[in-house]
Amino acid sequence: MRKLVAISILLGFLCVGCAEKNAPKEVSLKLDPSKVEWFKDAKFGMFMHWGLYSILEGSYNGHTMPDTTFPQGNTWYAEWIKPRLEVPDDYYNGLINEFNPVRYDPDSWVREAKNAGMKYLVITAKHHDGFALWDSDVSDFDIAATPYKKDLLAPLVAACKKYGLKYGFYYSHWQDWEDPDGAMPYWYPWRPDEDFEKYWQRKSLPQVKELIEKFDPDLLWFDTWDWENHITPERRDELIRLVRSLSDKCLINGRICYSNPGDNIDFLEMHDNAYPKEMLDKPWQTPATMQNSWAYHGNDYNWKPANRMLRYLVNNTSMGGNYLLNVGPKADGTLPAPAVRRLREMGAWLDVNGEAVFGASPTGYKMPEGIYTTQKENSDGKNLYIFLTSPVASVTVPDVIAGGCEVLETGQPIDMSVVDGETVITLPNSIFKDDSIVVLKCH
Ligand code: JFZ
Repeated sequence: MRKLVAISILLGFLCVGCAEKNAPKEVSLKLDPSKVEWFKDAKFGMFMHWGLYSILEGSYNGHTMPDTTFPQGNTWYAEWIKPRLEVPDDYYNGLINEFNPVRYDPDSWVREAKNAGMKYLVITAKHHDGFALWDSDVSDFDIAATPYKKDLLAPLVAACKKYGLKYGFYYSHWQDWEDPDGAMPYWYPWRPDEDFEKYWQRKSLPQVKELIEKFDPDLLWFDTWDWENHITPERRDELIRLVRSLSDKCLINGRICYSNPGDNIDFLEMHDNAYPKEMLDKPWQTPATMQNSWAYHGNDYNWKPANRMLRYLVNNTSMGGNYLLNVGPKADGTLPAPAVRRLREMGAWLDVNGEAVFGASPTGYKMPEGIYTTQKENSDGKNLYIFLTSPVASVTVPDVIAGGCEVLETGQPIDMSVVDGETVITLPNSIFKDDSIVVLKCH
């Protein structure tokens, strides 16, 4: 006891000025805009949906998603299997005893992302089912309770750091189907707001705090939709304030409150697979699927070709937005072969054409359908890049191109002439050899 008193006195002594330091600081809801620059330059990121649902691969008890024999079964999204195919709570939550990703190799995941040209990675730390991929102090519905036991996020974060990728976490801050007070799908009976407040204070905010303190993410990906009511502007700001008070770099996406994101989020999040045709007044990104489903779905054969996905990437780049392309790992930790082939094909195209994408900005030129432009200042001066997604005989740029144009990949010179302040570029059909996008570099 005497020792304790002595220690307290000593601590009190050492702590002159502590009171001041510990006093709640006024936290600005706005992040320093310079912290968003990396995101604007990055253009291309990897999204990953991985969790207990990955075990089921979109099917349960002889039914495969989408399955309209269930009232709400009309979706491919395999991470939604529990409510959509009415998997009983006990069965679904019991998957925790089966989740054992013994082939998980985060280094190989991040290498695939890096080789694809991706600059950041966002994984579902917790999706709507409530299951945490890390060893959470807040909830026992987490990886520590599986046969695998080991935290999945720390080694992934380490791999991202090793390969120079930024990283972030999807966190389902309102839907939580395991927690008795979490929000449920919209067709379930509405839970009273006091109950949701319990979930909010007991699990949602503390887990966000935990994620930041344990892993120091570069961004947090929150998720709400148009008709969402739980995330009031007050709760939205409470969450933003929490993130800002713990991190001076962590970006926050607009889906923290989709219908009313306010002025303090760092970038807008489009609807799933939605590609705007105009510029927006904030940085933005499109979350996109490779299959129809986000989580790996073993019977979803709707894999998009790499060339189509590159067109989405180029569309977004030319409008100042990013492309967050999803891969759904299998429950054992491996990546599906069709996903890997597509990542490598996109990476091969970006290896020779990435100069026109990464760090580039929109030009503001109005171009015909299927033709996109970006601009960038390089060591070789200011360049204009023109993406041709299908064969055309000529392109008119509403500006004077003083130097010349060439095909970026091969260096083949391309004819052009300046007439009345416009530049007309004449394209030989022979440059369109397959359906890959041809990029011109003009200066
Ligand atoms: C949400 C999640 O529900 C989904 O599982 C996935 O994680 C995706 C990235 O985000 O998806 C949405 C998005 C929009 C609507 C519904 C679910 N919507 O428009 O109703």
